[in-house]
Amino acid sequence: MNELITLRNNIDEIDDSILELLKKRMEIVDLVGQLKRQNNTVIYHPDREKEIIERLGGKDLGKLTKSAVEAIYLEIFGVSRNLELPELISFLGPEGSFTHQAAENRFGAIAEYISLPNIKSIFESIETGRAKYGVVPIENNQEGMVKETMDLLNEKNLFIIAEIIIPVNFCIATKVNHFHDITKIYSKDIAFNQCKGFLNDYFGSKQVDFFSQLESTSQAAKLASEEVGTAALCSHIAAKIYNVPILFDNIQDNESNQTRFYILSKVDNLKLSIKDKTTLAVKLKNDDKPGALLGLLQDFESHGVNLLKIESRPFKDTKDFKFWFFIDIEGNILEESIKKVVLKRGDEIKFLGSYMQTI
Ligand code: PRE
Repeated sequence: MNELITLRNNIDEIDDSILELLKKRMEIVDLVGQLKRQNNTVIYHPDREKEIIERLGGKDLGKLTKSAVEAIYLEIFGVSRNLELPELISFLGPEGSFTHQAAENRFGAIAEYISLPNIKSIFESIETGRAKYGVVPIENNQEGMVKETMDLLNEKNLFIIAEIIIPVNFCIATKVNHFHDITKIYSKDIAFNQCKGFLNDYFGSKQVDFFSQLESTSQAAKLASEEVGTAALCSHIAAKIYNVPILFDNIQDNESNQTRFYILSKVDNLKLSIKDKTTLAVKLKNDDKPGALLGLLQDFESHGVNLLKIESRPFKDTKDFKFWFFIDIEGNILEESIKKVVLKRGDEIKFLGSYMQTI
């Protein structure tokens, strides 16, 4: 027992030192905030945050891992940004959705969030200045692209300033201690579909009404917190929000299931980083002639620009079956090669953002 007291005393001393250092850090952050507010420049700099994490992650970390350092520092950055200027972040709800998880992973638990019901309302919240940044899904590596996000980016005048990739992990959250005692599992259709293997192994003998389908996995977590004996098949964040313990974790069939999200802003926040990506919406002018798309691809090729993705989307306001392209290329619009192609193509290209690649 004495040994535990001594160890805890050591921890207390270290915590005092950490606190003193954090106070010092915040003094400096406050000065940075004053400078930024004077010059009217953006508070959030994902490139700088990444640089700090990379620098620290490259050091001898002892018992820490790089992802532990990252988690700690993302919270520190959240506190810093809140001190510099509290900014509201909108995300595709409901609370406890994977978009909420992506937003919290990037902006930290302390940031102020607003959950909105659809992707369009996220765009509008930023346009009207109600939110400074918005988080929307853009792609799931099993299901493909989110069409509504691509179309709204083409329609509206917002910029992508960062991307976040998170694994789609499902868990069984319940207040029950043993899985034999679970009387019902709540969840959403997609979640049930993506965890078929686990559900079959553990609950294969149950009647169909044992699995109850709801609008969202957050609603499932809420019910599991209220109704004795029930469980939710949901995200970690939903279990956390509704205070329901996790009984089984990472139960999805496919381990490589990942979703990509965009952080949107009214300003383009341009900055070169180690490895950037640029997203464009392209409407080809001579698309009734052979080789229109080839011409664009050749422009990229002759300027040494690598194409990462190309998706076609229909123009919805015309009766014919014309389409435009949603394109990702490697590099930043600040680089000469990309600037040249964009200038050459004029109003055929709409710039949607240059941001750090997360792969
Ligand atoms: C800081 C905070 C927010 C930014 O997103 C990046 C870094 C930090 O805490 O280190 C400081 C800061 O505002 C800055 O360096 O620009």
